[in-house]
Amino acid sequence: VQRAVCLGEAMIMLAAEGAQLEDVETFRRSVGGAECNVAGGLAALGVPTTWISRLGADGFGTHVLRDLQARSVDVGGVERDESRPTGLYVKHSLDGRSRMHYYRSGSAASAMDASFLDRPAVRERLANADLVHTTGITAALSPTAAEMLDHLATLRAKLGFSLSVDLNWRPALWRDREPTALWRLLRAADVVLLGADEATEFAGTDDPEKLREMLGPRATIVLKSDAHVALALAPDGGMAEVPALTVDVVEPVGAGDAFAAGFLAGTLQGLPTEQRLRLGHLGAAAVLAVREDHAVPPSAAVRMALLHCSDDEWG
Ligand code: KDG
Repeated sequence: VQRAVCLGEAMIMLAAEGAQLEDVETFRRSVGGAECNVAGGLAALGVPTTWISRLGADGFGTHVLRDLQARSVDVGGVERDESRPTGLYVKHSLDGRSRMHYYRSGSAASAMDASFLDRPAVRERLANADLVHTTGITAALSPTAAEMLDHLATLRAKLGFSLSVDLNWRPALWRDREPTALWRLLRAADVVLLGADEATEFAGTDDPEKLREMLGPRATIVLKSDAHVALALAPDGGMAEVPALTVDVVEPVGAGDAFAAGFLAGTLQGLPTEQRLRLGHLGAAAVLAVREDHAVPPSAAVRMALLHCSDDEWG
């Protein structure tokens, strides 16, 4: 059985819609954070998954732990911080658009540093992993978190896991720094996931061949385009493309994480590339249909039927 580790911050999400933010009186609480969304998605697809991070020694941190445990994610490598809080974000939706407001600077997770990966509970889990997934958000958390990712890239060869990175370009988190650490991380990865829009914003192009030149020869590049097609470009030049399912979108945040979970679960389970992309779309469709940033993917029976149907029946 292939095992996964996801490394990055989880936060309490407070969601509201309808009124201007200054007028909102009640918020719906749930749990978010890109890597923890991917961890939950992988576990739901049957991959033994660990989520590694730091949380405040506060009630919010305890809620995040309980929530992930209930979703069968191993949290034994999580460290609690007595002096720094669990991060929060507000997802405010109005007129069909969602805005994120982050309350995470100085959070427990932002204090992760290179030595965090050398703690026995963390190192043991990394050594047992076949795949480690993280995102550009973790690189943006703080200079020490970026150093941790440089260390992770060196552990990749030493401990023998593949490294998966979702670009997750969040300009709001990069205001004070150039994203050089993020470029280093992407170039060290075996799988790079990114959306066409964010690729254009971050790298100036969404052309897969140009991205290949910028990222180097190692990674399988998984690009999700505006036309809702996902393609995977392998290091040997092989390319697969799969259109998304048609969905009535309720709220899109988190769909990219569910896509990543599906693609990576398919990879760890040895599926052919087109089925990996299909599994990505199946997970994303479930999240697009809810207000939360994560959702339970379709049942195993539905997944099997949709993974094996013809191209005409798909979608
Ligand atoms: O990918 C979904 C994330 O955007 C959300 O869960 C919150 O991690 C988050 C972020 O930094 O935006």
